[in-house]
Amino acid sequence: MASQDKLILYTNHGCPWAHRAHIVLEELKIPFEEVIIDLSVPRTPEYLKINPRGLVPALSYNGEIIIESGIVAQFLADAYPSHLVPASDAPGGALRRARIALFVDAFISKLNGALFGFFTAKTEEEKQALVDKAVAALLSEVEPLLADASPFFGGSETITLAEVLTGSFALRLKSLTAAEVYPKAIWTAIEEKAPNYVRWSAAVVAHPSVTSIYDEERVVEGTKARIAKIRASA
Ligand SMILES: N[C@@H](CCC(=O)N[C@@H](CS)C(=O)NCC(=O)O)C(=O)O
Repeated sequence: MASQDKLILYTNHGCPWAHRAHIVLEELKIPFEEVIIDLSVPRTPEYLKINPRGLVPALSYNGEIIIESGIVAQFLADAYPSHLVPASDAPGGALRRARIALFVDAFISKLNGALFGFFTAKTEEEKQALVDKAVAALLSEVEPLLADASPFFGGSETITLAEVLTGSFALRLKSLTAAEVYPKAIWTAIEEKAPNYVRWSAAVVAHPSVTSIYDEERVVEGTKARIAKIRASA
């Protein structure tokens, strides 16, 4: 793709979905303009024309709008070929893309799906059930897919599209269990039972492209506030 491409990323640095776009742009060193969308107020009519769903991220690529973080990240990885992911017609490319897609699916739908439950869980019983569910999901769905991580997905020495799409959530799992926003028991169980995840996560959460926009304190405080608000109104 041409170096004169004009990219505008509509984003908010507190959003783990928008964070995916930042990781890929940072890793590929693609210049882009950033427009921060204030999520604490209703979206402006101008922004709703860009993304009728009202969500971040959205990407303007030479005037073409692309929405949904997974699609934005995949588009950028495809538009600017790199170490992140092979083309589907490269040798072994289709298979590797399928492997990455399954890992991302397992991480987001199984593990994150359980973690999101903490936003509404009220009783200790509910929280314990979610700890068990999150740990079970990680052990059965995610851990086996990291057996050959070295340190990144599928034996890669450099980050891949798998880390682009899950890194923001790996950061939050580490930070939010350490700060006891999510029960610490989750991380204790991971350390005891999931050596592949522990190794992979250590490399991911230290990677400069993954951490570039991450403000841990803000995410921890912001998540605490959101959980308190949701539980109070439930
Ligand atoms: N499926 C969307 C989810 C994006 C999303 O939920 N973004 C949140 C911020 S993390 C948002 O824009 N929320 C609008 C709001 O809070 O009003 C994606 O992957 O892009």
